[in-house]
Amino acid sequence: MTTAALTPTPADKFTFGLWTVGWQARDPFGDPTRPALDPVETVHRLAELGAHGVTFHDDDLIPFGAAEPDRTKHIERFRTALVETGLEVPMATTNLFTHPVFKDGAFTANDRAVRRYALRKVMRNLDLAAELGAHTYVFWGGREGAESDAAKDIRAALDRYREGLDTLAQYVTDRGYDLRFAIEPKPNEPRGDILLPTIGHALAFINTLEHADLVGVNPEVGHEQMAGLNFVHGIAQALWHGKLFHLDLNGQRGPKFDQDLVFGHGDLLNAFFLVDLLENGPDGAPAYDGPRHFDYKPARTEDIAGVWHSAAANMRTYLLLKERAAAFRADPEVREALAGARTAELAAPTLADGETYAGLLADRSAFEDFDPDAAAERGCGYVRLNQLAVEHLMGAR
Ligand code: GLT
Ligand code: MN
Ligand code: MN
Repeated sequence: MTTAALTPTPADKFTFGLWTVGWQARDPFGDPTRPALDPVETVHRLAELGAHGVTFHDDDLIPFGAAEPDRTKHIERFRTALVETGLEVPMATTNLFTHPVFKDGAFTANDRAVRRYALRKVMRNLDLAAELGAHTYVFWGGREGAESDAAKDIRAALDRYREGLDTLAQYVTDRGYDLRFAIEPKPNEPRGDILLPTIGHALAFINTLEHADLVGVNPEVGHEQMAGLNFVHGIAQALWHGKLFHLDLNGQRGPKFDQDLVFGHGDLLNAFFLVDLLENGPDGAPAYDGPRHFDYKPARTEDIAGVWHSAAANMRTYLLLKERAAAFRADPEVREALAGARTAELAAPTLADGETYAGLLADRSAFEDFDPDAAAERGCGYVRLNQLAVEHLMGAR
């Protein structure tokens, strides 16, 4: 593969949160290992690395509680850096988890005053997101949950979650903002159990919203894998529902704490099939054309040089996987193996055009004359197919 193809450009739509490279590596057991990063420097460094955009929480850009004149200054410095570099802000979000006021949640805190405060905090940052040209607004409800089953009436909490999102969607609609919402599921951490823990829970919840059309999901690789789920299947279902509004790419090694590793540094084979799914849609065009957003944390062991190295690593890994997935799809042996595995046959409806169950009942070949033992004898050939994928991934083909 050529160096040019592995060099990220804005056309690749790679984006990073300010909080990712800016993570100072404070963890529950230890102090920060790195100094704070100025968002303006982050914008310049990301642009140099070939990123397309940057995303932020209100508090990443403007320290919590900053006075109005300071707030304006922070925004103006950031805006200038965006103009200087051409970096875009495709997504923004709200910090509803750091300040102790949110210790019992934001939209679902038992304390009604906290809920009203949370909605106002979001509305304020929605104005800024729209002003900076964002099209997606993420809702990660990290504190919406509980440690004790006695603490919260979950059905009432879901009522309040829905009320919050419906109110905010109405606000966005009335203001004429070109913004859609994306709910980010996570099973646990920081709460013992978080509401809307998986893609499936979020999709079911979205169906109940007044402005359901404005709301989709922002699934994160590690979050689904923390729940032991297959991220590729989750993303495919989100696409199938037309609800993949955004996504958070990173790496995770099995069901444990949220690792936020570099993309591909966890389950690499699943990452390969994820890139294949996103890039190689059924008609040859990408199945998803939104930002490829990295939500990772540079490991606590790294210095600042390591931070930028890890940022570049996310993009390079994605581009390598994209190239490997294209080679896999173009390989005649893979095509033959796919045909042998009858993967295309799944697209054929089970009933014939216009046929009803009556036709099925009348079709003796479907049952009376069908030989289940003969059908059961045929192998599926999926292991051969998987090995071909592994070999492409390893550069052996
Ligand atoms: C937080 C969380 C992420 C979310 C971010 C959006 S912040 O770091 O761990 O998964 O995407 O609020
Ligand atoms: Mn995470
Ligand atoms: Mn995330």
